[in-house]
Amino acid sequence: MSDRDKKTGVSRRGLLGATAGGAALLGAGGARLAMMGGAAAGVTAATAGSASAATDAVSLAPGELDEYYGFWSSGQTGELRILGFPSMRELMRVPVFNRCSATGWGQTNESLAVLEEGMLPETKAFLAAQGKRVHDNGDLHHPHMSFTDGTYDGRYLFMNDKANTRVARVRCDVMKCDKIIEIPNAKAIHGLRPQKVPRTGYIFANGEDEVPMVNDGSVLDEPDKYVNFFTAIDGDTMEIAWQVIVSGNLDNTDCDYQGKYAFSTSYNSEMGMTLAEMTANEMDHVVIFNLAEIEKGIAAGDYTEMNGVKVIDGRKGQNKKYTRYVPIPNSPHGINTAPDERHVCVAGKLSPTVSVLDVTKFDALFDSDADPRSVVVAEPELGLGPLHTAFDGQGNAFTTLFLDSQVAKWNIEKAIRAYNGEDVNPLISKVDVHYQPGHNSTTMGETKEADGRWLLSLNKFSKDRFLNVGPLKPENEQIIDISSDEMQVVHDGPTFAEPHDAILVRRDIVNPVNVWDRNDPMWAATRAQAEADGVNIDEWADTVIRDGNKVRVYMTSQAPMFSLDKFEVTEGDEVTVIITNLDDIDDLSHGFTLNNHGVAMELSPQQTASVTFTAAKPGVYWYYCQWFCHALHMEMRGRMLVRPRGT
Ligand code: RUQ
Ligand code: CUA
Repeated sequence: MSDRDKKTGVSRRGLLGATAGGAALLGAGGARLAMMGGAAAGVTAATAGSASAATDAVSLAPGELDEYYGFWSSGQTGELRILGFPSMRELMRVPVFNRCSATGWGQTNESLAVLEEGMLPETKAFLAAQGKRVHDNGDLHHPHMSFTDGTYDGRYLFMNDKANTRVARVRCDVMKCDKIIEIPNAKAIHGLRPQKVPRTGYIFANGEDEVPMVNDGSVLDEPDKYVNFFTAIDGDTMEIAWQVIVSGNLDNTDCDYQGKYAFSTSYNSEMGMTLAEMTANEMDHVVIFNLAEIEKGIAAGDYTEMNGVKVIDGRKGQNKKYTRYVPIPNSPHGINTAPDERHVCVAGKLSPTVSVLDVTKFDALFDSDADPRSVVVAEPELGLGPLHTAFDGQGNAFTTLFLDSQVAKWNIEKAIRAYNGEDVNPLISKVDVHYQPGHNSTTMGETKEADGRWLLSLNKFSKDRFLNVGPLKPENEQIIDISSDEMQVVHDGPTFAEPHDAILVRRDIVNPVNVWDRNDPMWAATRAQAEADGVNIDEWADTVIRDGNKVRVYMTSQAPMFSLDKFEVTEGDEVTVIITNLDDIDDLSHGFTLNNHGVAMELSPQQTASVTFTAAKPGVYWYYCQWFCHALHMEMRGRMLVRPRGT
């Protein structure tokens, strides 16, 4: 053991103690969990010993390209991040639910249109009452790529916002967000997955927080009036297809490789409001959604219209053809479909088990009144706090153990045999991770093309792994070599708040452009305005249009200059600056920043962007290009004169 490993051993116990103490407060479930100790292990954990060969494999020489794109959530930062994998070099940040100082996301008219378009009227009114147009925050947990035939197709990425109940889409051709919708009825969208087969198709989105069916402020402590919503969104139009009312808080979701079923873990089947109430039962459940039956029900009019959405009642004991509730121990969290296209692994969280469901048994469950537990074909005991499972495509699964700070490698087929009474141990090995892992991800692991090369463990705590940066610590993401049964941690990667989840996509699948298409829909509204103003934004433009107190300033950028080195407006004017970057060379981005006005935007090759503000302060203000673009970049600037009103 190296010094570091000795140190981690001690730290891990300390942290486990603290967490288990908390778990004991949870009553019976927690006590059972605390009593489990490390006994479930049954095998000794591998440690990160000398791993220089494997470490070499994850570090690339200067100029070498990664084999995988990693698409990372950023949790409460609200953006999407793109990393090269396995080097873990951060390549790009794509603003989605956050505001971005560099690109002007949340400030340019084009981004405001995306942020506002799918907002519910009540939210618009609420924000207006705060003097705002858009939310400033988001909580992005789960980025997933669109599928065709069970594997990634490189079209879109979809992601949730738990904080403000939204779902967003990022176009993979330009890596920009083009759609954000707020989900009505549901509250706190958490689990999210795209349909795998035949294609995406639906985006399945879980509402985590239950709310009174009529949430008008008249109901607080009447649990039977609270419901939860499962939402299916059309990934092509980003419109809501339908919702299903369910019992219990929905956590994570996934779907099958037949295009027939989606399924969600659910904690708080008790529908409790307090910690004690929420954890009273030893069993919660997985809800299985029968897609064809739901579509039939919608077509047959068996729905209630709520806030413009067709809503099916799939609560426990209601319309049994739409949903089934499979009892699962205990507050299950992660749910992951294996690349064998058959098995679904449900992590028990407060139970040391992972429940394996067999999707080929789901038809019978809906056709007859079979015991819902008949779809459970294995339930191996792996260790404390199982949260998420990833796969190698060779029949093995990797489950994060939050409380044990370990990843367990186990074999699905052996787990099934053990469940059937055979004397086999499905557990293959364990490895210490640092510390408290949540999600994990294998290369191509959530597709039928899982290649079993690398495992990424997204750990919630880094503690002593990096230089101390104060009370707020980074998370620690580790790469584990899974090419042999003895797993080896080969890389630590600190990240800022708080990547929940990541997907690792083969690089040949993702093919973004270098230069924008001049006819991109992103600025269609801006183009229409320019046409109305008689300005051609595809060519050199230096036109100022006055329209009452509205002023539209059309410019172009071409290294190292703006087409206008000055323009004049009057105090109180509503000024819109519209700029097209005429440069069409790879990597020749400009920007527009207006001093002391809080105005900035990105202008990548052939992009048009615009920003609107009120000229409220008489004087001369310099604007400048904020992307270093040329030897004369510093000189790429100009002046806005704001004349006092009445002069
Ligand atoms: S959840 S750490 Cu928001 Cu993805 Cu499991
Ligand atoms: Cu253009 Cu700097």
